[in-house]
Parts: sequence; structure tokens; C-alpha cells
Amino acid sequence: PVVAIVGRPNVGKSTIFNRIAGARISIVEDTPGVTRDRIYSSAEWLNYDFNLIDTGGIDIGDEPFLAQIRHQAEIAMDEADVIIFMVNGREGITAADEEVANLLFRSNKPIVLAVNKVDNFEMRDLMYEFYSLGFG
Ligand SMILES: Nc1nc2c(ncn2[C@@H]2O[C@H](COP(=O)(O)OP(=O)(O)OP(=O)(O)O)[C@@H](O)[C@H]2O)c(=O)[nH]1
Ligand SMILES: [Mg+2]
Repeated sequence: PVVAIVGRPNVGKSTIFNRIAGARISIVEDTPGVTRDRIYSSAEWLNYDFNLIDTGGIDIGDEPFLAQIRHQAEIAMDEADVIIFMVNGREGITAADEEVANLLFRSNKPIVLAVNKVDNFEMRDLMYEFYSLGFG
């Protein structure tokens, strides 16, 4: 099975991709737009073998560059059996998150919403506003 990680730029997609893949394959940087196409790896978790795809962050805007990145993410969503939708708990819901949510609603794939950057127990409550995106 294929698992794709999608979300707006800089939420931590490549970080968790590398962590699950067990190697530094994808570039991690505190700058939006670092991953530009799709990165593939085989992975194993709790004795399940699967393929993992990291994608460039999807952003709104009509520059050709952003459209290219969005296109790459759409290919990954097509290929995926399940999609991890990653958001940044510290920043709350942004317009770009809503844009990604709209794309994902149309994909008819199982979606797992992942609220990232909740680094300690005190920050747990940040997750609740994301229920309003409609993915549980
Ligand atoms: N505090 C905190 N920082 C994180 C976490 N995960 C990732 N980061 C940081 O967030 C920044 C962006 O991480 P990336 O993994 O490059 O993000 P991305 O979603 O792949 O970004 P694009 O490829 O630009 O779309 C880096 O500085 C990471 O170290 C986390 O759980 N907590
Ligand atoms: Mg990346």
C-alpha cells in the first residue's frame, strides 16, 4: 500500500517522512517550499511494509511554481491508498489548510489528519480547532 503525506509548506511533512523511512532522504529546512516534487521510500511500521510519498507543500497563489508543486501533490494523492494530511498545531488553521482540505475532500481517499508541532503535553489543546476541517 501507498501512504502519501500532504499539507501546506513547512508543517513538517519531510521530517516525519524521514523519521518513518528511517533515513535522511528528504530535505528538511525551516523555509516553506523546500520539497518541490515527490519523494518515495519504502517503509516499515509495526511489521507492515508500505510505500511512503513525501510531497511539496500545497499553497494557494497562482504563480507557476506553486501550481507545479500542487500538481505533484495531486499525483501523489492519486497514487495513494491513504493520505496523511499534516497541519501545524502552533499556527492554527490557515487559508492554505482549507485549500488542501478542499482538494482532499474531492480525492475520496481515507484521510488521516495529523496535527504536528504539538511538542509537549501543555500544547495538546491546540488540536481541537482542527476538528472543524471535517476529518475527525
Ligand atoms: N517544533 C517542531 N518543529 C518541527 C516539527 N516537525 C518539523 N519541524 C520543523 O519544521 C520545519 C519544516 O519542516 P519540514 O519537514 O521541512 O516541512 P515540510 O512540510 O516538508 O516543508 P515543505 O517541504 O517546504 O513543504 C523544520 O525546521 C523542522 O525541523 C515538530 O514536530 N515540532
Ligand atoms: Mg518538505
